Amino acid sequence: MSTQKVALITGITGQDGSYLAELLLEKGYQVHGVKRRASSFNTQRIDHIYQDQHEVHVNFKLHYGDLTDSTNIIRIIQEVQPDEIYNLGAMSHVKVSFDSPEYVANVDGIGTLRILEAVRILGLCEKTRVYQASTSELYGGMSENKNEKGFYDENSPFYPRSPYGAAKIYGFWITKNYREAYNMFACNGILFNHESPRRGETFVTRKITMATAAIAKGKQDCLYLGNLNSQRDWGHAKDYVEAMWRILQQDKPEDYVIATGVTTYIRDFVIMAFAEIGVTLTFEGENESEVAKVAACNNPLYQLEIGKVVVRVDPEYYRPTEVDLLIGDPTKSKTKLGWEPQYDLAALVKEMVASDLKLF
Ligand code: NDP
Ligand code: GDR
Repeated sequence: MSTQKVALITGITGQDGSYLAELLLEKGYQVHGVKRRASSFNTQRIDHIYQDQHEVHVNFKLHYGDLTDSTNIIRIIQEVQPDEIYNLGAMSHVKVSFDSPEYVANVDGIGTLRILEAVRILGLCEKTRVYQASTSELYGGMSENKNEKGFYDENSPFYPRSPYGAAKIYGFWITKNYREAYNMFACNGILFNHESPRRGETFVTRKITMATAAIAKGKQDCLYLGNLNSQRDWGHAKDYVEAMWRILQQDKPEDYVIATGVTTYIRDFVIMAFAEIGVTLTFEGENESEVAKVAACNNPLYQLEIGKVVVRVDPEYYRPTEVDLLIGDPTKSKTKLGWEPQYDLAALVKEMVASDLKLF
């Protein structure tokens, strides 16, 4: 009998799915992924690991599917008989969730139930371990809910502030419930924001690094952003998928916070990104009238005029309810999982800007 472990990843075409697939292939897993049918290609992040299905030993296989369709979730899990399922599939954009609240509830909330219920119906509770992609959005940034050290940890109360957060809280609790009710090895990773050169282009970090590169190369004039006053605990997606894997290798199923423990204003991320191209910015004005101007440009490659406005605030990007501040306490994951992030924010920003400069 083969001892090769088999993993199934939903959301394999996304940022985390692609890094996790690479990690599991390196570890010798057979990796199966669920991808949605789209009218245009959506596999750019995983094309480099695709294997010709006619080869003898194929360790990477994609299945068409959707988290809104129980029949296909059951069929794929039955066919794959996975040792581990990583449920990363989601409509993951917080602002967009206000526009599609019912859809996000179906995919991010009930989609999680569909996975767990499929495992139960198929009699795989003892064999299959399930990782659920929970999120720091569950905390909602309520300052009174931080621990005595000023962080959110595994015991901090939840208060979601978006349809996305509300859907994910169902995913969190149903995962915990299936663990307790059916003795399943089902765990939540409560991950704080994590980014990379593969981050979706409408999330704030990637939007900033892409615009920085485009402005440097004269392809864009100005970057429009929403709330510059929120703060996020940003890590690198590569480090965070390592934590997901570690969570499923423990003796006991538990929930873990994965974070760096450092928080940064959106405005400061902008400053760091422009510093990578040798540009110093000054911010002026308040709220909707706030702008960032070029104060100095030390890179002869990019001739940006001093005083030029390169960032403006557009209230269109504000959210009906905002999560003002997130900062996570990674003590449990460091102690129990032995997890230690390899990247700090400066290294992350450097990598993202360098990658986006190559794009233009
Ligand atoms: P992405 O948005 O990059 O990827 C989401 C993935 O889910 C894509 O593969 C997408 O497919 C897929 N998907 C969307 N809708 C469906 C559906 N109806 N059925 C099946 N698959 C679907 O997200 P990330 O990689 O950044 O995040 C991975 C997970 O972790 C998500 O669940 C997210 O909510 C959660 N999370 C992310 C954090 C972060 O900072 N990145 C922090 C905490 C939690 P397609 O490519 O076709 O759109
Ligand atoms: P977030 O990430 O909502 O934290 O969710 P995002 O990068 O979208 O926003 C972070 C903060 O930046 C502010 N912001 C803007 N955001 C976007 N997208 N675009 C803008 O122009 C802009 N200007 C300012 C936002 O208001 C917010 O405060 C991410 C997702 O990956 C979720 O799936 C995940 O669960 C959480 O992180 C943890």
